[in-house]
Amino acid sequence: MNAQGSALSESPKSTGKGLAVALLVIGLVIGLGAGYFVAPGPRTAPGNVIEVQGSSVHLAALSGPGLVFSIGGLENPTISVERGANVTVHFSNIDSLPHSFVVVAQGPPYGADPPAAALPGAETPMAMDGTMAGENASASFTASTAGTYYYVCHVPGHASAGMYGTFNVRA
Ligand SMILES: [Cu+2]
Repeated sequence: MNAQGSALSESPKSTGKGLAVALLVIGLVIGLGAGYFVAPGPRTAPGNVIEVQGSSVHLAALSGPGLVFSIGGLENPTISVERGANVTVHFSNIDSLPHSFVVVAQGPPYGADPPAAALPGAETPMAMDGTMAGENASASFTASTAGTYYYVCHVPGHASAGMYGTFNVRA
């Protein structure tokens, strides 16, 4: 509730900020309703970065509205986790199009078909087809090797249209 409170106390002036706050609230509602726990409390830092501590990481990631991910109320934020962390992505597609979540090694720019998952398990099921509108999926993987990765939507044309963010595994 602290994250929500502080986000709201920033008195959003732009519609973009208001939308982000709304998505954060939606994310919290969906996350809590499904019994998910964004643990152990991602810390939102300046620069659109979510730095997560600990060896067990649960991320609630929304796709949409539109060709964008929303995580912790941020648009395509950089996610940073510790090396060795067991990461579970709780993916909710709130858009009208299918979407997916895949961690890849290659950075942008992306072609129509982005590269394969860089870490075993780091993709939602049927990632090329995507998770249908209004549905949920999950992906679990170990952030075994430090480095800079990217999370992308594997539905053809989505990553190339900007549906991606940076995923850092800290040494
Ligand atoms: Cu997509």
